[in-house]
Amino acid sequence: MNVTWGRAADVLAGNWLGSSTVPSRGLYPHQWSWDSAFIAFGLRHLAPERARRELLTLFSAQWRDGRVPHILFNPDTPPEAYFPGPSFWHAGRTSGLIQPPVHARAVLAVHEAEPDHVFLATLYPKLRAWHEYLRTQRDAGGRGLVAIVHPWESGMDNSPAWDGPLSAVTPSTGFVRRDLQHGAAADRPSDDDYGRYVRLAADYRDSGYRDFGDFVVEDPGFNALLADAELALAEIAAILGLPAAAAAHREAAARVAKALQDTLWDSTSGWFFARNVRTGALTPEYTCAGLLPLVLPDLAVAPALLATATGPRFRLGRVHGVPSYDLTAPDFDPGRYWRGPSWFNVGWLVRQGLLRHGEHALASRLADDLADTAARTDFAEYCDPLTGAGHGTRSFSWTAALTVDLLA
Ligand code: 9YW
Repeated sequence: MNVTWGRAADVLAGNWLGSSTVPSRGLYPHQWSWDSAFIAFGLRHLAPERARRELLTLFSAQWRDGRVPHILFNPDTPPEAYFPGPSFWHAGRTSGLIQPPVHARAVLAVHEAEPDHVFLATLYPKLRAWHEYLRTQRDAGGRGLVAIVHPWESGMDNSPAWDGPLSAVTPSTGFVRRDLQHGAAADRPSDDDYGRYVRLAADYRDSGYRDFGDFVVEDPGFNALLADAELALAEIAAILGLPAAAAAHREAAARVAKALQDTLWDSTSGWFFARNVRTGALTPEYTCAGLLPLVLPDLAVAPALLATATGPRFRLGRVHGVPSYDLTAPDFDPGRYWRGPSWFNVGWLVRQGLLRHGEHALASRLADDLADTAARTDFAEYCDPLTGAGHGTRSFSWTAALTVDLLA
């Protein structure tokens, strides 16, 4: 057995709690939504039963309105281990925010590794309700795109694209940052940003998790992953013998993909940008979320997008992973969270996109680099794109899981 594969399997075994996996024992001691989907992509090769359990546990926390909460709190973890914990959210064992919808792809992949129709039939209506919630309750701009109401919902917490929309938010004060006990302050979001995250989350909570507040953004990454998830759901419906439903999911995917290209693509820049729904303006920062539409097979602008990705701003194939932010931006920071470092889930998604567009050589160079960097950094949370040095926490679950998937 490959040594890296064995070490990655050990990380996942060490982070397994019995019915779900924590992203990291110290920093993130609960279950996170999109983490669980990425984790399932790896677990399916190691222990398909655990992969199914991971996703079933997450969906057991689905809300009646269809949303899948971004955190499911583990009752055995001391409340002071993570802020904001259950007493902040007032939502039982969950948070009230969401994360990108990568779950349908994960469910399909787990089924393909070890077919299980009961698993598929159990999750299909739940995935359907989840996508329905996104397409109907979150279309704040009326353009057929999902709006996120908090930077955490993008999965890319302190992305520079959120600086503009966040400037309208007054920071909260008077809370204790548990994250700084486990991570270097220079690698984490700033105190002011954190105060704005807390303010937005509290306002959303106080509206009963219904109202669009001061931060309302259409994110190209989130919407591209939804379109891809609808395509996965179409495949699931087809396997379950529901051809009319499969066609409806394909149509939903096409509508989101069209809205994405019509409204978030900027042909002059050759990139997808987020829209601040409150001002109507596109945010000017080039971030890795703008490359995620590459996962969509019918993407007319793929050649132009790839030209930008392989150019000086991202140097795809010539740096480690996919930088989270424009390498040429004056405030690019190779070590700070989503403001420069390469994250393994983004690299893995971009590799899928490259494969879908026939870019096999670039895809395999990226895959080799991701697996090497993961092994060399002890499965770091993120890495410096220029040196490959590890940053953030180690033994990070999705880094280990996606490495297993790349080696499988
Ligand atoms: C937080 C768990 C989460 C990820 C996010 C990442 C970070 C911080 O960690 O969020 O406290 O929620 O930005 O994508 O899901 O790994």
